[in-house]
Amino acid sequence: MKIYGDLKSGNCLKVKWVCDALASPYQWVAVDTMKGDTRTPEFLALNPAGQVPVVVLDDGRPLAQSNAIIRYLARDSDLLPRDPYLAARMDEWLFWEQYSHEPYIAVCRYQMLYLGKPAAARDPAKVERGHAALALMDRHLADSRFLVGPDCSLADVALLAYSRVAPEGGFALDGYPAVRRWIADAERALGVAPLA
Ligand SMILES: N[C@@H](CCC(=O)N[C@@H](CS)C(=O)NCC(=O)O)C(=O)O
Repeated sequence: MKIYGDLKSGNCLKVKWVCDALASPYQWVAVDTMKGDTRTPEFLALNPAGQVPVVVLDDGRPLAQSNAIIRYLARDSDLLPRDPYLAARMDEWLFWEQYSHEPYIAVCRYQMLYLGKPAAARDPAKVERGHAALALMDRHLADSRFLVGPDCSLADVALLAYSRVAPEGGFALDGYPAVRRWIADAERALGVAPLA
């Protein structure tokens, strides 16, 4: 399998982390989104949305959207709860991540890390929604080791991606002790090296 991705992108790291945790072999194809690599005809044939991550399965079929990819790759693993209700609770977090977390925290991080803008240039509405997302997670994680009960699941993979690097988007994690505790636990469970 090939993974087309950018190692600075949380969405792409989700896919790498799942493959590494499951010891699934892959070839990493580095894509530079800032240099137009996602706008070539070859890339658009894989994903018309022009975004990474994309995987190309061994039989040649492509698949995009980070959370769809990790759900497919982890389908027979303990990262996906076998109980249908718990799997649906996991899906709640996956959808929430894409609509209520990533658009604020990842986008602010993009502006600072990729575009070199100062924290003060961030859209205040995005900052407010990003903090609301972290606060919601902190309340939930105060009573729960992982996002869906006692075991690490894809919900933790998806939310770890941009929560651990939230400070790079100007979101200090000092006020979110349960999130900080959970980041360490999720990194350990997934075999992800903590940030220096
Ligand atoms: N919802 C998508 C978002 C993917 C996405 O935003 N990818 C960014 C990198 S993190 C990208 O490829 N940006 C380049 C572009 O949009 O041209 C997912 O979860 O995979």
